Amino acid sequence: MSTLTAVNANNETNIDFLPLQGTDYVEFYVGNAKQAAHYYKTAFGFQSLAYAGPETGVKDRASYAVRQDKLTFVFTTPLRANNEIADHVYKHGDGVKMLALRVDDATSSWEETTKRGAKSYMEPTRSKDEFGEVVMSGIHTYGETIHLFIERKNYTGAFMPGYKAWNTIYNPPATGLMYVDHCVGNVGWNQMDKWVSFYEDVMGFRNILSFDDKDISTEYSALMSKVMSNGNGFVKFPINEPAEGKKKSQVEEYLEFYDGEGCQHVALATADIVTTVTDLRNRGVEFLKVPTTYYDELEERVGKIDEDIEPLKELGILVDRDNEGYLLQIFTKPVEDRPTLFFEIIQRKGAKSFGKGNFKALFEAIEREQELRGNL
Ligand code: TYF
Ligand code: FE
Repeated sequence: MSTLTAVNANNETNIDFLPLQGTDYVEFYVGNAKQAAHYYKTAFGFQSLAYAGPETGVKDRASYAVRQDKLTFVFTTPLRANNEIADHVYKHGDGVKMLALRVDDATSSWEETTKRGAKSYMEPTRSKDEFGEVVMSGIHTYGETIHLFIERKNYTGAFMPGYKAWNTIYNPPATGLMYVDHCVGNVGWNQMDKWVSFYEDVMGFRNILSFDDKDISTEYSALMSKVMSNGNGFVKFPINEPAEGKKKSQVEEYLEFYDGEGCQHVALATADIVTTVTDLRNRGVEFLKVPTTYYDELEERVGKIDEDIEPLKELGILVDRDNEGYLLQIFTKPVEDRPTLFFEIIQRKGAKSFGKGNFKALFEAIEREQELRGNL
């Protein structure tokens, strides 16, 4: 087992009891996995990877895995009504079920977290096929969301035992998305600190940034947010809770339509946001727009940047700076009919923060959408 170390605030060195290599995959429970996979291929540039279903001996579901660089998404749908996947989709609509984390040792990951109070979802389970072996375990987090721990040994198959390689003629080109930068959870009123403690105590994460309602309340919508990071910074989970504002918080809208806590957005990294967003937009992905006045004050606020302002303005890409550099980011509209999950596209140029300087413009853009939906 690797012994990565982390240094805490008192400068004491601790052994990281849950060393993580990063996000292994994100699994969505959806109403129609065949069509969802097609959408993520067509609109986001993923490639067919693997399939599991009746043809591979799985009777209650169908799952399609797609991949783009280090990003793997899995779309799973129930084949019958009386089934926990069907219940999940009925309650939440399409959404993130599993945030699967790559580990060296799925057994110790499960032992170390459950002995610190995590509720077990899956005991360490070994699966094998002709391509090797994968060990998997899992724990519950906020809402009905699960963290799986995936230990891949030297597995050489397409995805995992239980899946077969999925080869298709239709493989639209990639859009430059590379990996998961962070995944944000929306939790209930006054629940943020409980989940901050969960990530600290149960998973050994640290709170690296906090935003209170004063940082990020606009005229109406208000929320608070704390960013949790694992020791090596490869896995970052901001946690949002609603705050009292003049009108309904965007987090409240989410909680109402998701019917509970869940993943609000997944941020996907690119090394060339202008090219990626141009491509995504041409493929039909819809983004939030900020007023063009945002760009009048941009250079004053963030200083000189490598990019021309004009394409950023044309696409609606936001820019923010911190001590270490700057970042560019943009947010899609919700990717399902319920105002729940959306994606962020992010390019980091040194900055390790989350775009606090954009919160006002961003949240006002979200509120305009809330207003159109009659949910403000
Ligand atoms: O992940 C973040 O913190 C940023 C900003 O509802 C953000 O992407 C925070 C809350 C939110 C939308 C974006
Ligand atoms: Fe984000």
